[in-house]
Amino acid sequence: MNGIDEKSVEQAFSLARERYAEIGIDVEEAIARLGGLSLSLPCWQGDDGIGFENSGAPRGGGIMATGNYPGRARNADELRKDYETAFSVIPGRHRANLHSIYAETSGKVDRDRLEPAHFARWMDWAKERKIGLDFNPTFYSHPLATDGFTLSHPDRAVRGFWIEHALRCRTIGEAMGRALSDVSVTNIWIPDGFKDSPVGRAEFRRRLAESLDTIIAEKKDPRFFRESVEAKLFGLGSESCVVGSHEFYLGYAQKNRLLLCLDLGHFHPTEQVYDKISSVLMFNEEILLHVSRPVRWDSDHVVTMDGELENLALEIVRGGFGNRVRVGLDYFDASINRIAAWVIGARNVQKAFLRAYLEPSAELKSREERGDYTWRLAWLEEAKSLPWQAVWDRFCLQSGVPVGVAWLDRVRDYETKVQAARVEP
Ligand code: RNT
Ligand code: ZN
Repeated sequence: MNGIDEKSVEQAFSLARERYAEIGIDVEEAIARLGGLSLSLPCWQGDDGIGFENSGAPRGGGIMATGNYPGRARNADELRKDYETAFSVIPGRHRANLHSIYAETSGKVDRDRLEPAHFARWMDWAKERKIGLDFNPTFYSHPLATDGFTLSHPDRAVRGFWIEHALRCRTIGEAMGRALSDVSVTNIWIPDGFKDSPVGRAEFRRRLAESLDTIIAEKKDPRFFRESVEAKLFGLGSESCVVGSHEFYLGYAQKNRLLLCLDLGHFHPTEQVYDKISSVLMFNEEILLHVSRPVRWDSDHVVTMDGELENLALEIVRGGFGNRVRVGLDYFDASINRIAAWVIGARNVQKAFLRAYLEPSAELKSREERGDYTWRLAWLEEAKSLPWQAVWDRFCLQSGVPVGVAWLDRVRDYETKVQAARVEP
């Protein structure tokens, strides 16, 4: 399985290069573009979304990892080591997406008291390893979120607590960007919603808008900081109405020039997120993607090479939207090795983008403009079986990461030596 030697990778690559050159595609250019694609990997995949608060508060927010594969990271050092193992087999330079509950505090520090210093070790680590950081306030798994409402809560004091939390998280997000001389995105997702049909949707939405207005009032340095808002269709316990719906945040993000976060699991099952990109980008400057895989519902399965992923990458590349779409992954699967889950999802997203970079899009568009849909369909189908995989292997080789599924050996080795020794506290 792992006998892929350098010579055969080069041979296959050179044949692929010729094949693509025949249709006017420069494989080296595609590789260079792929090298510049930076993915934000969710820290919550590494520990089942638990975090390090140890507060004993019930888990909540309607999101939960399922499975009991041994070896989840129990503290920040373990999580960082796990990340390093994942990054060592994913070609390119990527990012870690942190939630506020992954702060390192000595003793209890509640969420309305968090400061950049509580993420100093994360920042030092990221700087040393040239990893980008993104950030998220955490509006769930907390005593003040047990009734399912935060920023839209009827009680002013509860809202005030969550507003303060969000304000502090913006400061932390900006500090991360500054520390790394990079733009860090802070994403707001709240669970607020109703199990059964409410009569006061408008009141809750008005309060959410008011809270957000207070949160975003202070301008942050755009060289280091952007913020996004993430809608949801429904969740466990919020089946009938989600306060922060798609329409709510689409409008809010446009009005306030924030990024809109589109999570692939947060729409009707027959809705296709890729189709939204060119519409949203007509009026929003940037999008944050949460690439996930909903199976029947927002189940947050590991991202596979399915049609939605393929179309998502194609849509971004065809539209020339690469520099206006930030790509984050969002899933948490505890039924397989958690590091492998990161790697499989990330490498799949990269493969989908590579295939998109290798598409003869210009010619396809020009034929389409002329109404030659026959040529379009013939070539769209042909492109699927062009030798993109030889280009992918070469990208892995030149990036110094294992070619093919040989990466799993490294993860298995780490699992045996490190993860297997972890027992739940
Ligand atoms: C939940 C949202 C949100 C979370 C993370 C943990 O439905 O998708 O993005 O998954 O913030
Ligand atoms: Zn999400």
